[in-house]
Amino acid sequence: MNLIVKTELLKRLFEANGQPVSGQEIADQFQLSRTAIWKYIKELEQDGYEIGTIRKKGYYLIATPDKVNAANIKKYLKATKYGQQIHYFETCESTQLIAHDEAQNDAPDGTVVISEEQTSGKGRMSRPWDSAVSKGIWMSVIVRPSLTPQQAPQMTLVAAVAVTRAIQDITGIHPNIKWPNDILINGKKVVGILTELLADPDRVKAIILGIGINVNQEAVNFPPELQTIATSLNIETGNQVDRAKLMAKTLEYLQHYTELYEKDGFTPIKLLWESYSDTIGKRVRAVMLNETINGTAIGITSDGMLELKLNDGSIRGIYSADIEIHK
Ligand code: BT5
Repeated sequence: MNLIVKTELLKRLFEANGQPVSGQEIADQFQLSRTAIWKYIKELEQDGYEIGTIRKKGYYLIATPDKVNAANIKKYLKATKYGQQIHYFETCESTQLIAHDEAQNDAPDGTVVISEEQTSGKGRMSRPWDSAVSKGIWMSVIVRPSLTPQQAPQMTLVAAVAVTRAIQDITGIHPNIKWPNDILINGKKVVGILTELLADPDRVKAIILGIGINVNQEAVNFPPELQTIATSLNIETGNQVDRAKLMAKTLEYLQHYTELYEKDGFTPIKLLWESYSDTIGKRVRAVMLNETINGTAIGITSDGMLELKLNDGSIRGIYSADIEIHK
């Protein structure tokens, strides 16, 4: 099957907005028979598109499958660079693994790897990330910003601001960011971000931003151990959310804020991040690999460290930790 014909057919069906599209015209354009076009329509139906026929007028689109494939995302995509290349999978172990290979193979800035399901989705320090089939956005974005390796960890905060804004635009909900990589609604985790780096000593070759967004799960879709700590946009709004639309918006903001960071430095990102943060001003416990400290979170530094004021009045900056916020 010729992918160009299939994509063109789908594009026309989308653009016609439910009105019929002439099979004959497309047949003429690609010098194919009408039977050949009919076979493409059957294939689209197998992919989950619902398509109707009106005699002598053509085909019209009734419903699109709830899939985060390239065709569905491109319907909404306004970003000019991010999401231009989309590698879509029905299932995979982890989009991070595929994105690493793609990044090594010179995938361009903004390339996206997205899967309906991950069988070994991962968080930081190889913790598991629960990735239920077609319920969330499980994606890795390969970005190649002009940053030094020291500036790379801040991309986690850039991504957190981008995802938070996208959720806010699409659902009207105001999520909070918990340093460094969690997005919470009503104290429960709705998004996790994993930032991995491909770098030479002095140059970032690529940053692989792994973004997991819980979108349409119901409580029962989470394993028991997550039911009290995780939530989804569906649980919080009572509505199903269009994953393709949210993903397109996320990519738009991700490109926007990455460019802002490259151009104007970390200050504007830091201000936005602090406005969404639920960590600043709170008493927190920071659990690190070798020690645990308690203190009050007073801000983030210009390079993305969280600053804690300890009980003895001293200030400690931390790069990486799990944070527990005292109520
Ligand atoms: C994270 O790690 O939060 C980063 C998660 C990144 C996932 C994306 S999905 C696309 C890409 N491909 C991948 O394989 N990964 C990335 P961390 O801060 O270490 O949090 C992990 C912890 O969150 C787990 O130990 C659980 O307690 C909890 N958790 C697991 N799955 C969850 C889910 N779906 N929703 C909320 N919390 C979850």
